[in-house]
Amino acid sequence: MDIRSLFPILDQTVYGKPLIYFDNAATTQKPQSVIDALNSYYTTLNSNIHRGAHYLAAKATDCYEQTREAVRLFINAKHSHEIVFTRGTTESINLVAASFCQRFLNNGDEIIVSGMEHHSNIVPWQLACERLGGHLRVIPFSDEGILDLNALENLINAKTRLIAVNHVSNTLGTINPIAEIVKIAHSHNIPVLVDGAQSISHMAVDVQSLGCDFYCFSGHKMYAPMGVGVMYGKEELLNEMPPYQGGGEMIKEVTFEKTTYNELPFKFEAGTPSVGDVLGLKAAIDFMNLCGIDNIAAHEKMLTDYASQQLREIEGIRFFGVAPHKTSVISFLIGDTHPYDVGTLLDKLGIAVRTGHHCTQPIMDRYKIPGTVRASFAVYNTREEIDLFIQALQRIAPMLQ
Ligand code: C6P
Repeated sequence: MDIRSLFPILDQTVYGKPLIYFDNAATTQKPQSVIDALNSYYTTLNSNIHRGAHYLAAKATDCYEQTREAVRLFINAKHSHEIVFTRGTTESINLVAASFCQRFLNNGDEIIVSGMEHHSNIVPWQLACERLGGHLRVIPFSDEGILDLNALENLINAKTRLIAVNHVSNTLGTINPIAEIVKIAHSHNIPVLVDGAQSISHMAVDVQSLGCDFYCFSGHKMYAPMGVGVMYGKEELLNEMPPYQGGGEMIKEVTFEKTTYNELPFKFEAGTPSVGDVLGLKAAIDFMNLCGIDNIAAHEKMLTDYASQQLREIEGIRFFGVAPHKTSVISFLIGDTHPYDVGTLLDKLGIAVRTGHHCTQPIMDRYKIPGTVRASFAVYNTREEIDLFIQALQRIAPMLQ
């Protein structure tokens, strides 16, 4: 299968050069089938769901609920009502931080996060702690980018209410040992939230075998449209948690005296959702299933190993994140050059990378650097693109040192 040809956006030139898109950790491009699903929704199906008695509303509702089931299968959740649609990882984590903490966090209690979290898995917990009188504790990591699980054991105490960690770091690429973290946490009866933004398109995710209590991810990082994401949560916990937002769909009965809430998952889906984007997510899951997640992972590993080996030849290269278990994210600096300068010159050669702190300022503080250049690969990238990237860096490096 010629996967690349399924992505129309890749077939273009920028500044007269063929586009090389290595910013996949920020967002992936969309295959034609996903674009077609959106188009088809708005040309044949658009209507509000779960409330209309007419043909279009019933059909759109069916498709929406079929996507929920497709997500359930994709991450092997036990029940489809454990799948809540959100706008993305950020909203999913905010939902849990607001609702879980409202129910379970008391004055003086603690939430543990890791030192390699995206701001989306730090700030929502800080907001909840500020509101309810809690404190944030932080798991440190080594120079290679590996979490210190002994330190985690020492951080846990009677006041710990939840542990929130990413499955994969968007800056370091480290794959964190979630099953092990869950085992430690559960031995103290502490639930675990996993930020899956950077894992969901790179490896098979089985929430039951990981054992985690919450798993959050964004559609747009897995070939789906922007504007849709998922919050998976275990039924028992979701049932105990209060609604996150109030509005239509999340209620059973409303009176001015008292409102009762809908059952899962609708209790957490207030208002009209982004139905077209949800249907696009179904097309993206179909695309990933067609490729096969193991084939995707093997292709990306080949690209990452190849690029790392070539990059080592560049004088002054410094890598950030060299854990043995990594996804297809490579963060680096060339000597003391500013990442932004490298990124700008690469851009002029048609190569899109991300530069800066990648919404992980604590990681930059840890290494005492202003930011990194980050190349991140997806299923449609090729070795030929990596060759051009290396040639470009070889031209750029002497200009900047
Ligand atoms: N990281 C990156 O370039 P949203 O924006 O809600 O889809 O995802 C937020 C998010 C949460 N956790 C992790 C680990 C992430 O990587 C991201 C998004 C992008 O690295 C944009 S900053």
